[in-house]
Amino acid sequence: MQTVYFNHDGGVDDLISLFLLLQMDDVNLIGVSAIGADSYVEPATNASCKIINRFSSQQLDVAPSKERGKNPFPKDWRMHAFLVDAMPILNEEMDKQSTISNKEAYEDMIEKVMASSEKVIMLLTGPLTDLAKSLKVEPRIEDRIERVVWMGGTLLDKGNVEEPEHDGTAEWNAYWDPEAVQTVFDTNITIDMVALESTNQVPLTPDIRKRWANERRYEGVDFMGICYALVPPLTHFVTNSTYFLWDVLTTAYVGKPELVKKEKQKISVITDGPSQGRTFKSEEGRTVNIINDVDRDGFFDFMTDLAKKI
Ligand code: AGV
Ligand code: CA
Repeated sequence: MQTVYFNHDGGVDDLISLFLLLQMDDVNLIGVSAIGADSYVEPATNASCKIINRFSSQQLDVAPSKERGKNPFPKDWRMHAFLVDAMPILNEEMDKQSTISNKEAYEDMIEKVMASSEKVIMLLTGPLTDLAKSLKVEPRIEDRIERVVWMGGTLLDKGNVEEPEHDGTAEWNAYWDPEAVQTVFDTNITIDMVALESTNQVPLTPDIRKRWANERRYEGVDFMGICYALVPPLTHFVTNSTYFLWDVLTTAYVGKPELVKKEKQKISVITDGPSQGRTFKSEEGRTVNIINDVDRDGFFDFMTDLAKKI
C-alpha cells in the first residue's frame, strides 16, 4: 500500500487524475488540495469534493490554496474547472460526506504528512507552490516525505510555454512559479519528474476519444469522455492548445511504475528572465529521476480499465 497526498491545479487532466487515484486499490489517499493555477481555485476545489463524493466512499475534505504564481495561466484554460464542476453527473442529489476544508492547502499538507504513520508520496500535478510553502513553514515534513512525484519540467529545448517575454524553453508548471521549483530542489527529497519527454508521447488523439465513446456504457469511461470533450481536439498537427494526458500519466506512474522509463540527471532551474521556469542539465544541479519514456498503449489500457471499475 502506498500513502499518497495529492495536490493539483484543477485542469481537466488534474480532475481526471483525482478520479483515477480514487480507483486504485493499492493507494491510501490521505489528503487532497487544489491551487488556482491552471484553473480558478473555487471550482477546482468544489469539483474535487464532488468527484470524491460521487466516485468514492472515502471521507476526504479538500483544502483550497490561497497561493498565487508569478506567471498566470491563460484564462481560456483556467475556465475548464467551472465546466467540470457544473456537470450533471457530479451534481445529483446525494449524501455529501466530503466537504471543503477550512485549512489552506499548505496547512493541510503539513497536518496530514505529520500525522501519517507511513512516509508519504507527494503527488503534484500543478506548480510546486503549496509544497514549497509547507516546507518553509514546517521543515520537519521533509523527513516524512517518501518522494515527490511531479508533473513538470523538461530537458528538451522546447517546452510548452508560448507567452510574450519568454523564449519557450520552460514547461508551464515550472514557469508558473519557478522559485517554488528552486525551493523543492534545495531539499534532499527524492524527486520523480514526469517531464514533457514522456507526456509528449500521450496526446489526446481522435482514436482515444473514439475508444472512450465506444465504452461509454461504463459510467467512469463516459465521465472521462465528457471531461475530455471540453478540451480542444488534436486534428492534424500539434498546436499550443493541443491537450496531452500530462497529469494522468503522472498519476498512472504512481499506480503502475512499470509503464515508464526513467533516468537520473543532475538539473537546475532558471528563476528569472526570458528562460524562467526552464529546467536544464548542470553539474552543480541536484539529482532528479526524469521520467522520459512511456509504454503508450499500456498506459491507455491501464487508465481506461481503472475508469471501468465504476
Ligand atoms: O504543462 C502541463 C500542465 C499539466 O499539469 N498544464 C496542463 C496539465 O494539467 C498546463 C498546460 C500546458 N498546456 C496546456 C495546459 C493546454 N494546452 N491546455 C491546458 N493546460
Ligand atoms: Ca495540472
